[in-house]
Amino acid sequence: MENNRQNSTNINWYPGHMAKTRREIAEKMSLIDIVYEVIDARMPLSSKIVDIDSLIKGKPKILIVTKYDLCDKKETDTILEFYKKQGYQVVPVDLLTGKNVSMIVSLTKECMTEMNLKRKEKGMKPRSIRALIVGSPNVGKSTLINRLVGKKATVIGNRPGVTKNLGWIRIHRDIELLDSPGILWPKLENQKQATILACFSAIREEILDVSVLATFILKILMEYYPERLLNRYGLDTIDFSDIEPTLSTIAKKRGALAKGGEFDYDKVYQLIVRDFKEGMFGPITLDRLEEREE
Ligand SMILES: Nc1nc2c(ncn2[C@@H]2O[C@H](COP(=O)(O)OP(=O)(O)O)[C@@H](O)[C@H]2O)c(=O)[nH]1
Ligand SMILES: [Mg+2]
Repeated sequence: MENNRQNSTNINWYPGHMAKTRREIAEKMSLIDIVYEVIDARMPLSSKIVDIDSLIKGKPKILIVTKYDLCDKKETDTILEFYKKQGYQVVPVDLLTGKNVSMIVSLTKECMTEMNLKRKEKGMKPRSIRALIVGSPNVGKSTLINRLVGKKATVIGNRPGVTKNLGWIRIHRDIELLDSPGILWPKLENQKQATILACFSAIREEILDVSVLATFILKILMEYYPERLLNRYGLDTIDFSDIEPTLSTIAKKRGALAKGGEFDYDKVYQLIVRDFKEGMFGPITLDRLEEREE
């Protein structure tokens, strides 16, 4: 996909297999009663699959917000309130500790009760409820499966009459989960959203130059969290038209200066990106509701 390497104006990055995964998810929907839609708390707008409803066709869904431990709760909560007002059932989780995961189970059981009432009205027997996890790359889908599965899981295997080779796992007495999540790519609306996704490894970061990514990180930190730049790098202003003094300050502060006071631009850029990905700037949220509503 070399031709997808992007410049500052081209964000039409679209993995070739995306149409195929969309089709596969659409096909599975007839077997699914509830969708667990996963987004990343540090980018609750950018990581959301905006057109998911066209795919899941009115099925009940729960919006699961992973990495809540890593986000700026004030900013993220504002966005989660916005989703709740739209009618979403929202569950923020920390998948490293498992905090709040049980809420997913109780909401699913409520949904199952409703489902089985409807079945009863039609003269059908009650049955287990079946769930599918859907979300962007790297938001925590696999970790969520492991959390939900825990030790109590049993592999159910294929259902008679279902030709497709699907694996179901029982995550609760009455809840079955499809063992492989649906991976979807968020629609890229603008350069900023694409860059935010790259910052959190939700789209291939190679499509952006490390200098572009690192400069974006400096810019957004200066705008939203200037005190963190001061703390970590000793920076109180940045002249983006002449970045060299800034890079030099960072290199010095982080011990990346070579003998003679020289430094390698690319190494400093990489260091910034690595610091960011390792959470060195503290809890962070890069989406802002105001920008979306503009
Ligand atoms: N701190 C923290 N890390 C998480 C959380 N959920 C997932 N991760 C980490 O995020 C990374 C990607 O998770 P993974 O489940 O592989 O994402 P997937 O690509 O959607 O399947 C892994 O390093 C996880 O440990 C969370 O709630 N908190
Ligand atoms: Mg995974």
